Amino acid sequence: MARVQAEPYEFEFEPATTALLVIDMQRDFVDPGGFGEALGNDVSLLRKAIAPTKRVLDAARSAKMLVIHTREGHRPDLSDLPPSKKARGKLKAGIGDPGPMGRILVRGEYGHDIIDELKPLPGEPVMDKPGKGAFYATDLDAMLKNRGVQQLVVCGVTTEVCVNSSVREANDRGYDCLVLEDCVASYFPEFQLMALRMIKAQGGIFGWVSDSRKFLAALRS
Ligand code: C5J
Repeated sequence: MARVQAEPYEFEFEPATTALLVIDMQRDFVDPGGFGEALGNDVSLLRKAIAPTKRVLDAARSAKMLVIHTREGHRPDLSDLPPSKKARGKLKAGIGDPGPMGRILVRGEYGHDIIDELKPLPGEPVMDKPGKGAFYATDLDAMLKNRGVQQLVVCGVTTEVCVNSSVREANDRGYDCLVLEDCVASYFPEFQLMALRMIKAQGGIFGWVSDSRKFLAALRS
């Protein structure tokens, strides 16, 4: 049993029954010149999470933990894109439209794919999700249950949107989630802070919060 110093209290996990979930580290959110930046966001805030996430990814792979990557996006015919999501924001170039890195958040497009630094290895499941939460309209729950996974270590973007949605969904399904604060990121520093506080508040109402250094130390010990 490994033990990570965390808030609100120590997180105990068995690597064999724990998966690393890397959420939406896609070019369109994280890379300069993508959709996120075109919307006026400072992607350097998200890019800070890349190096610590890579260290966690490498360690999880060495520990033979299950690694699952997610990507937010839609079918090329947009049949899984709710009209409300398409309309939201009244954007000049929104989901499905031509963007700086191909059609925005459309599967198969360059911008939709995971950044080179965190490329999935062959055999690592990549979960395409049409929503913010990783469990909505995906087979993630079945995949975790089939492999006996009970706990999740969570990295990715953005902290208050897809990370928070996925952690809440996981919590309701009975998974313990450990969120690594330097491996998740937001375009908005105040949301980063509050989204993490919401997870660990009230005795860990949605889960635990720690950081990559403490997680790596626990995995080594
Ligand atoms: C957003 C995400 N922010 N992956 N997606 O739209 O958090």
